[in-house]
Amino acid sequence: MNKTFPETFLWGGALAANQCEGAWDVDGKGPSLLDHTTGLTGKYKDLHEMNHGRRLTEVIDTANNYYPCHDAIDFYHHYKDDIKLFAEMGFKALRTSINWSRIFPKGDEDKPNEKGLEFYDNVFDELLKYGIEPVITISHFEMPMHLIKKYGGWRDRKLIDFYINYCGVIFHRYKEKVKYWMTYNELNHLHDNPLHAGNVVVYEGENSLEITYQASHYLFVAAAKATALCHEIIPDAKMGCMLSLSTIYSSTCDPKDEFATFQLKQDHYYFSDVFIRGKYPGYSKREMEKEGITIKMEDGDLELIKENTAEFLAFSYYRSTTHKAGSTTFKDSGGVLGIKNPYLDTTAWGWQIDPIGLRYVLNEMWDRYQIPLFIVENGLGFEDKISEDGVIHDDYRIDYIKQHLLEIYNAIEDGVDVMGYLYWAPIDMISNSTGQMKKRYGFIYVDKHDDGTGTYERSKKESFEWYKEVIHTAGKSL
Ligand code: BGP
Repeated sequence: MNKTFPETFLWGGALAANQCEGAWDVDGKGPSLLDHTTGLTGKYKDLHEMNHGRRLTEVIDTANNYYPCHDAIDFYHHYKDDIKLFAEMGFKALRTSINWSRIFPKGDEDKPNEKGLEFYDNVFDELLKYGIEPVITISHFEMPMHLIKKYGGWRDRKLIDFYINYCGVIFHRYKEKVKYWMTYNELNHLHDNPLHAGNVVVYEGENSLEITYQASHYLFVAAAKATALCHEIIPDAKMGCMLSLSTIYSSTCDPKDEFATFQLKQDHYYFSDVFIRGKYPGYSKREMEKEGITIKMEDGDLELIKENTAEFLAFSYYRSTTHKAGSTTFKDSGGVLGIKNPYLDTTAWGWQIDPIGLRYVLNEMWDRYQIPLFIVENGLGFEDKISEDGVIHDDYRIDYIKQHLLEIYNAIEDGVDVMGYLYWAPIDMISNSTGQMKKRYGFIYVDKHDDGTGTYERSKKESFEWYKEVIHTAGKSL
């Protein structure tokens, strides 16, 4: 490329506490929902089925398999070395999350756990030592298990108080260290995946949509309160919302398919529309009316939502998907895969690789909201193999990132305000959907395997030096 990315562009990577930290019961941490799961397709599936009939406690009592998140890649004890490697690549920013159950082991107590607070102090200090900006997700699918068991998670309005109490503690504690915050991770999967994406328990026989719409209201009120509180405590901070955005194409040009696709998109934009525009959109009111759903609200809720909107839209982008009228594939696959697009290649996990889709989504979101956009997840999961020379030659990963970065650059030229690119994930860790180590994303290999064995030793893949050069040249080397 003969041009460079803007000077202020935040280059870096993204992690999530539950997928990297391990040390699940160390230094006073309580169990979190994700300490009881092993990925959407693994043991987690049992837990997920609780949504359709089984009681949560029953599932937990019978689930005594190996839990990958308990140890993960032990970032808890390796964070200094790992951050040193990120600094070597020239990171300007690192996204990670705070594990709520380290700060409040149960979630509804008044006093925080000092040891948990100290851990994040150390992590943030280490980042700042190298000039790396922490970008923090307040809850990345993580919630203390006690809140799930006792209150059913966000189905209970009391969660707003517990969340705000947690936010108040971390805003005060880290006000000098963290300026970029995000309320939740990928909340727009709430309807198709209530427990995992939204930490909402739905019991047998209940109308899932009714429960999740109600829960979304509590989540919106809590986000608005958190935004207000953040500005009060850290006036120079920015609070964003975070979505999972896969470009959705219609599989034919039949107007019926086009419109069904448009409506499916609205189902996802419902979340960002409320977060960013500060009001419930007409199409969600229409759907609720059709389903006979009325959201219970308190006086002042709507004003709060209106007055405290998100300042940037952060999102993950891995793939595009295709849809047609009457297709249930989308819902059946947890909102992920859709109909196969004949023009695109897929990863081994069926994710359709589509760099142009990223330019598309950037333009679409910019047109819709006109607020800065932040790519806080994009990457290629692959079952990497160590070559005879002892190195992983991940040219396929290099190619994936290169094609996506070139399209981001095109979007910037289109006039889109893009804050930065945080690659998911700079170091191998537990995959969220599979609960496995073998779906690796990193520039850094971790010797840890799905049966729990491994030395935790870190080593550089070929992509390490490549990404370093991209950052060093602000994209010119692409
Ligand atoms: C996003 C999640 C992440 C992450 C990523 C990759 O949906 O926010 O937590 O893991 O997807 O997915 P996976 O790990 O399933 O490959």
